[in-house]
Amino acid sequence: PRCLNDAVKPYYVTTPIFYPNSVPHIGHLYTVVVGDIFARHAKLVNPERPVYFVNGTDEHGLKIQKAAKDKGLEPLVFCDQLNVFFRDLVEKANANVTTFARTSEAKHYDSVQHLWKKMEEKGRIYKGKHEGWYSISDECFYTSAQVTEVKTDSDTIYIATETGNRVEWSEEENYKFRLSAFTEPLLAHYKAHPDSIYPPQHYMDIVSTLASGPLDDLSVSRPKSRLSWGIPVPGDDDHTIYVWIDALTTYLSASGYPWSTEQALFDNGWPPNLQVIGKDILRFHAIYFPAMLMALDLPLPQQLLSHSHWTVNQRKMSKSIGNVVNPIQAIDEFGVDVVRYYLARVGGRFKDDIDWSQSQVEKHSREIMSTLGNLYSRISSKKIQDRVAPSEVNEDLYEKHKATILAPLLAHLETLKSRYASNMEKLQVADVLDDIMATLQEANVLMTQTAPWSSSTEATVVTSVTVTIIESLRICGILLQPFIPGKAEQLLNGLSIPTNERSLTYAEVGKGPKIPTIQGGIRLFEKLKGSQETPP
Ligand code: ME8
Repeated sequence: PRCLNDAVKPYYVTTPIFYPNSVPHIGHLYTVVVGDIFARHAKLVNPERPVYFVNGTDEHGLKIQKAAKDKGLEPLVFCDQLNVFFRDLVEKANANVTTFARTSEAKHYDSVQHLWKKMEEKGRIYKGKHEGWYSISDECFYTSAQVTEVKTDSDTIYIATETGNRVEWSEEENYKFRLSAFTEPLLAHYKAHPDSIYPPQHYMDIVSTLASGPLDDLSVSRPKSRLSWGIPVPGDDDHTIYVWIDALTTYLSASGYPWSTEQALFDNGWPPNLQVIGKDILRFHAIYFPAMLMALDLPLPQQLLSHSHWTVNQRKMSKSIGNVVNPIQAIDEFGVDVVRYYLARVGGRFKDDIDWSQSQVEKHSREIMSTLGNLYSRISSKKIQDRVAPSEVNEDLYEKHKATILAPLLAHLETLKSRYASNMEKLQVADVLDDIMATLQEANVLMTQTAPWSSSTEATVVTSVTVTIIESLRICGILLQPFIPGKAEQLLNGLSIPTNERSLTYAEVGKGPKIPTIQGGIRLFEKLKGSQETPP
């Protein structure tokens, strides 16, 4: 059997599990697409390596309990209804999710109770009085310092300063988790792993939080009289486990926790290689979850990618505010790959919030059409293909062309794979796409400069140019698979690339067919309604 120290363990990537309190929006699609890019990238690097990609719905807690009540439904019935929209999103996004987890599942219930009992056995949980401001919308407590008083005409209300959501005062007997004990171990962990949170700003925020003194212990249960929709505390039915403890445990339960052996832990891919989250839930993933794992002596996730938010008129797109863009509508209008491309190219820097704009999607749609779609249709046109005689490549002349007309394109192409690999390693998704697009643009320039369709272009030049452009399409097609899987497949099929020659290994000049064949008449992108097609 494989042991923990040798072979590469399965690749495990997670996204948050979403609250099904309303239908999904672009922000959810974005997170799923980012997760899928890395899941597909892992397969591209090593097609033999198992890849686990977990997504799902976070169904317990006050927020859902309240949303269901408002609709006059039982919470589970309510979740069953909304759940469908999240599953549908994953499917429409063409995301290779391997487990769609629901916290209302029996398997998850057992995992959470097991985890609780283990923490209790290890003396990490105690009963105590808790007072603080609770936000149902954020599902967490705030201290008085984190709350702002707001006077309205008729009333005085309190809101969480960070999120602007309503809070209410509560004093209760709760179970508490000794989070304070993990302040130092967490700090030491982060100091030893500077790449464990990306982008670096978020890493620094977490380190400075930890360095500023011991964390408060965390309230991890609510009285059942307040919260009935959740998993009961083992041995104490009067208390319900706090929804975030429940939700975070999904990453474990979806990976088979509790494992019977160390080998089973490894085979299931634990720990996650990458956890994709929005910056709104950084603290839960960078502090609470690793502390829980430390309390259980389990290995910690390797990397957190904490991305920025999509906004509408500079306000965070949010189910609670209702200022949302419907992702299904966007997919139906532009096609899934164009939307994926836009989200990754514009959202692939992860640092700054981005305002969703229809005209920007259109602009990017035109960009990929004119750069990739047009290149394909031009090079596969009958006019050019009739003039190409790849079997008659004149080696001497080809060498000469490589050093002259082909040189700028080859310069991009020869190092593209290594730049791709290093940018992906650094989670620099936008840079990967910039680079691939720049290469394809260079190929378009070569095409325009040498005009291989024209009878005045020398036949040997036509052949050299065509062979090199097809090579560019092949390599870019391989590298685009994680981003636009549908179009990349269509492209590679059009180039007759065997399916077992589409991994990263083949993304190198000369690793393709000696004599390329390209099918004509393939239209990679439908033109947008009302837009002009760029003439060949
Ligand atoms: O927080 N821009 O669920 P949630 C970008 N159930 N991403 C966004 C976004 C936006 N405007 N809005 C939401 C929860 N997201 C918990 C998570 S995990 C154990 C439990 C994405 O439905 C982003 O990934 O509020 C964010 O972190 C997540 O959806 C929050 O989804």
